[in-house]
Amino acid sequence: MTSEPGRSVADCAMKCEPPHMQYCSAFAFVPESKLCLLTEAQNADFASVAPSGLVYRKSIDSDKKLVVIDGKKFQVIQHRSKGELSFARGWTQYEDGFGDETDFWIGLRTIHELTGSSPKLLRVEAVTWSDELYVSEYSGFSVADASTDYRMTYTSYLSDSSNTTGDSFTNMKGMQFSTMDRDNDMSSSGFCSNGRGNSGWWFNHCGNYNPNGVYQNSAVVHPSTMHWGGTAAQHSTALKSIRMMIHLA
Ligand SMILES: [Ca+2]
Repeated sequence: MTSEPGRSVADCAMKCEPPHMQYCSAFAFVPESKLCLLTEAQNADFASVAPSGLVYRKSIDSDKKLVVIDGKKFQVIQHRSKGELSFARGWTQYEDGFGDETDFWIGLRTIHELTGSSPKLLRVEAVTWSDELYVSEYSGFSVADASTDYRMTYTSYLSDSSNTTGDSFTNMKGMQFSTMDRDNDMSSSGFCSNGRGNSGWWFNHCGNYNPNGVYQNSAVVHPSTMHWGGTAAQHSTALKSIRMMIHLA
């Protein structure tokens, strides 16, 4: 295990990646001492060295869609970390899923299978271009089946385990999914997907959340960008990376 100075969880996460560290499999950020602890060991125990550390373990399966955070296993359902993969896709692709092993949308059908009959905790991690990590957690996240156009709901925003400001995700509660070729949003005169980079999302009218928007290489402010409400003063500020995941009970 190695340790080095670090500013934040996001900072440590970047140190736990090539080329900085080739085979990093887990890390902990220790807030009091501003340290990143990094290890190649798959099942490293940080308890003795970082009892208060926030521990992250990297993917535990080959396609990088399962991760363990603070001992909880999560299924990643969406991830954006680089700009090459376009998320401007039609209904069928949002239903089926698309992408590669790092950047992907797992698909509405799979999200429904995971959450339709047993609502789960949704965790969203957004990293800004200032390398700040914002976490939003929601209990009771559930996506209904195709006959409802994958209507989404959840129970509540968990402020104790979140650090986004001014959460307004409630705006999306009860919405059907919309894509560039299927308008289910609440704007009678407009079409949210078209104004938001042709992304797919549970748009209302239209709302401050567009994680499937256009990937930019800096903190551009525009409704079309990949953004998440409560991570910046101007809500449509482009993020550096984002991932959405579901806690597997
Ligand atoms: Ca509309």
